[in-house]
Amino acid sequence: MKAKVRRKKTSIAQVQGREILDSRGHPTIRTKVTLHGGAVGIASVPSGASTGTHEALELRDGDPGRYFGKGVLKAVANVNEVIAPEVVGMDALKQRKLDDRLIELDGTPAKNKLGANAILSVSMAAASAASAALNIPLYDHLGKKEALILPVPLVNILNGGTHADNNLNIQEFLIAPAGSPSFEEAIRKAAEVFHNLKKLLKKKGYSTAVGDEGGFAPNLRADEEALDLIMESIVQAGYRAGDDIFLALDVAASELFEERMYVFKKSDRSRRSSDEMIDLYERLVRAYPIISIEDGLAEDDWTGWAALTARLGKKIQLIGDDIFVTNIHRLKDGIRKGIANSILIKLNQIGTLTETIETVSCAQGQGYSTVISHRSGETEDTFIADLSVALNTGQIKTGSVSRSERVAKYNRLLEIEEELKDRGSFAGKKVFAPYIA
Ligand code: 2PG
Ligand code: MG
Repeated sequence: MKAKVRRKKTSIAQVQGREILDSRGHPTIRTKVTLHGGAVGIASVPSGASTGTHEALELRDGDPGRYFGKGVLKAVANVNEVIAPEVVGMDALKQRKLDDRLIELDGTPAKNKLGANAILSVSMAAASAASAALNIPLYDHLGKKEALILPVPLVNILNGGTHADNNLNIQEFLIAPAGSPSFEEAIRKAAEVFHNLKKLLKKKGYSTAVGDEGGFAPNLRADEEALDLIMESIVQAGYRAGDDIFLALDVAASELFEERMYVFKKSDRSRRSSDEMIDLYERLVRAYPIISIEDGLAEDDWTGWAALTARLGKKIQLIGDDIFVTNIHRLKDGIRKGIANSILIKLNQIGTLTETIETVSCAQGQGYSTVISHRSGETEDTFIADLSVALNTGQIKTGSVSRSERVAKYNRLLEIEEELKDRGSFAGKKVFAPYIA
């Protein structure tokens, strides 16, 4: 008699990766995980432009005959031929075990062998499949029923840096509508400011075309003019800057760093030392209701970062993106050295869901705020919306209120807010409490 193999409904039956396009028209990977019980999870991996050097590896083919070398067929083959046979039969409910297996299969610290894009697509798709099998929303599955907080959106309404073909050196000018009773109201305020900004730009004869993250991307007289225009748009929309809506920046300063100086290469090529950059931020924080600055200094400028934190770390949120790259070891090092007070969280910087969650927990345990983030090259995948609620991070950064790959995440959060009803609450100004008088 043939031995009967008992398969759990939640064990993985099939893993199938494929090449798709991201929002910039570059290839990326999408993976479908099917469980024995029939549940399906699909996940797509995003891709950065201002990537940190310490991020896990994004495996690309390097074949100049396809997509200028950016194809991901090797990563897809790694999913279909290397990972799939190893994880079929594993329980999708046991995320940590699955992720450990993926990490082990690769065997390198930066996931150089299989590619973090290949690995992450399986890690995320398995989580989605598990939630489908349990017939519960992804946020509940990831948050183990403790998912309660709708995040404050950091909405990037003016794009510069490597995300736009204009003369702005600062990569992102964001608004944080924290002074709102709900996520729904917060996103409405953001959209109204966005449309007022459009009107204002038009009136001034500036371009209203958008950049990679859906914010406007005009050529302006200087980076500071962007802040003035945003302030005016907030007033025009009928809101109070510094109360209803706060300002935030992602300078992405690693992109400006050349021979130990910060070069404003998209405008006048003026050069600043770390200290002069900090002087500039102090001035800006005095002049505008800026509550948060991300990557004010470069990924390896640890001395500069320590000085920046010493000078501004009590006044505003200082988010480390390129310096921490969602890596728990780099974060712990930063905490020891008194660097930053907040961390940007991007799944594909580290490559598995479990490692991402561990980094968030570590930051939360140390009093660092956490901001779940998209990448500048995105897809319609809304996983990060659920993740932000699941981990109660209180903040999410997922672009402007235009371009569907950005708006998809906000729309998902609207849906989640409705589902959570009285169980959930909007993070609101509490997330900035340490910095509000
Ligand atoms: C950032 C991100 C997302 P990229 O620097 O925070 O906004 O950009 O994905 O290009 O690294
Ligand atoms: Mg950044």
